[in-house]
Amino acid sequence: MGPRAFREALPSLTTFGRGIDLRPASCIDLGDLDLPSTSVQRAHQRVEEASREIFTIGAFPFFIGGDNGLTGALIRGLAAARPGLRLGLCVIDAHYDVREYDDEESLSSGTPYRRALETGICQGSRLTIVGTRDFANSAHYDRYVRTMGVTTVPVDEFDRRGAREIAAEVRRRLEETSDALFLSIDIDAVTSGEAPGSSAAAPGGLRSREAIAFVREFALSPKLIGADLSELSPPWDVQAMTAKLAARLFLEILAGQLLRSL
Ligand SMILES: [Mn+2]
Repeated sequence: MGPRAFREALPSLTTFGRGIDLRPASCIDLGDLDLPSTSVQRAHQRVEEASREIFTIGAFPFFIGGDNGLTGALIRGLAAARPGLRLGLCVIDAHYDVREYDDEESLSSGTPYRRALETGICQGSRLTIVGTRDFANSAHYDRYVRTMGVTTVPVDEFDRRGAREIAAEVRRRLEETSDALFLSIDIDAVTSGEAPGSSAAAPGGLRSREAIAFVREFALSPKLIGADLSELSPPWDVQAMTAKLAARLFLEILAGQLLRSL
């Protein structure tokens, strides 16, 4: 339902913004993946294969979910398409998503970065999680991300500094140590009042304007090669506001791609 709501929200936005016309952007909707509902492992494999194909032909993908666990499959596909790539990962999420898991069938929205760190697809020093919240993560997993050298930017950092300044710093640091960057947005990082349409919506998160400004700045990176947005859950949404925010964040990434090539 997430991808459908995203597509339906797109026409509510125009192609013009801040002196940029998005119309020259070449963009193709590849449709939905037909995922088996009975096997997490096979669903992840299907997503991984699709991701590998897209990164192999050198296209810039924007994936829409769905379960944040699929982000793990997306970056595995990326790693398979680009062996030896030093991948920098910028994650916007209220949660660390580094839970332990038993096997391929128990991968969930809480595990994608655990898996990425354990398999070496991404090193902790090249993973930054932005918008994390107090009382939304456990001490156990907080110790884990610190041990792995992951950088976290708690949501209250946005009270002290502007979103663009924070994004520029995260971007600079990841660009210095990475060959390529991937931006992963879990929409639950945005506060529930402005993004109720996610399974883990809660107050005290990023404002939508902060998320937009952050993505606007980060998407200017010449090293950015793809992005995804997950946890969009239309049954929880109100007046499609979360789907519209997802559409807006997509346009910001598209704009960043166009602006950097000017
Ligand atoms: Mn998440």
